[in-house]
Amino acid sequence: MSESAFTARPRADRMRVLGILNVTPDSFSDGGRWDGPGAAAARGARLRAEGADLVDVGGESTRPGAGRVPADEELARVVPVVGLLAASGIRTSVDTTRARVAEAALRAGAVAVNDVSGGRADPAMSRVVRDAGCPWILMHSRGTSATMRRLAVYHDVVGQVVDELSRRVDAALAAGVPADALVLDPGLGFAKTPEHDWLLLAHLDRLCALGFPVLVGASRKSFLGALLAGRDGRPRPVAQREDATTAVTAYAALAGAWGVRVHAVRAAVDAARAVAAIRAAGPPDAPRPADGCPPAGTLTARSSPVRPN
Ligand code: PMM
Repeated sequence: MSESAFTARPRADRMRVLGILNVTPDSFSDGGRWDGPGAAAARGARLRAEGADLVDVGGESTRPGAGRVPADEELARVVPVVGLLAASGIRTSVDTTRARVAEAALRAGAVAVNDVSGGRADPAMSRVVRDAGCPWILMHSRGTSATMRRLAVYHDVVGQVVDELSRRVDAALAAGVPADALVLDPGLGFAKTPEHDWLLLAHLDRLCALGFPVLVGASRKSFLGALLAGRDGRPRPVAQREDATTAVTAYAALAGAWGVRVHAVRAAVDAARAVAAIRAAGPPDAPRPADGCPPAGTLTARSSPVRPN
C-alpha cells in the first residue's frame, strides 16, 4: 500500500476522526469485546471502513482507578493487532504511555503515538517519537489512572491545563521532537470533574491558541453520563451516550479541532462532513482549519472544499 506518510496536518476537507480500539479486558466502553487479535483487527477494519483516519489501538485501560498492566502484557495485546491492521493497509496510532510499547508498535506499522501522559510517564518516549518522525498526541492528565481522581483540583482549569500542556510541548521540543509532529488534547475525564470537562470544551479556543492541532476525546465519557442522568440521579448508561457524543463532535469541528477520538466512527465522520459542508457554503475569506481554531465567539464559516471520503 503506497499511501503518503501520516502527518499531524489537518485534512483539507473535514476534521479527522480516530476510531477507538481498546484491546483490554476492562476499558469502560469497549473493554473485553474483541477476543483475540483477529477479532480486534476485524473491528479495526470496520472502523476504517466507516471512515476512521486512524484506528487508535490501546492495550492498557486508563479508566480512573485502573491499575497498571505489565509492559509485556501490553505489548502482547497491541503489537499483533497493529501488525494485522498494517498488513491490510490500515493506519493505526498506538495509545500507550510506554516508550517500549510505542517503539514496538511503530515497528509493527503504527504511524502515530497517542500518549495520555503527555510524555510524563516515560522519559524515553520523546526519543522514540523523534527517531520515528511520527505525530505525537500529547494529552493532558495528572498523576496516573490510580491517582488522577484526587488530582482534579484547579483554581482555573482552562488556564492550568493550557499551562501544563505548554510545559509538555516545551519538553518535547527540547528533546528534539519537531513542532509539526505535536497534537494537543485537553484530556477530558483525566483528573477532571464533569464541570472541568465542560469548561475545557467551552474554552477550546484557549488550547487552540497555542498553535497546535487539537484532538478531543469525549466519546461516551462520564461527564456525558452525568449530564444525561435520569430522574433517579443515575448516570446514563455508556451505550446510550452516543447522541451527546455526536453533538460534542459537531461542536469540536465548529471550534476548529483537528480531530476527535470516538467509538462510533460513522456518526463522527457524518457530523464532521456536515460541519465542513456548512463551512464550505460560507464566506471564502474565513480561516481554514490549518490556521488553528478561530478566536472565542467566532465560530464562523470556513472555505474548505467538501470532498467525499
Ligand atoms: N481517552 C481515553 C483513552 N485514550 N487518548 C486521548 N488522546 N484522548 C482521550 O480523551 C483518551 C485517550 C479513555 O477512553 P477509552 O477508555 O474509551 O479509550
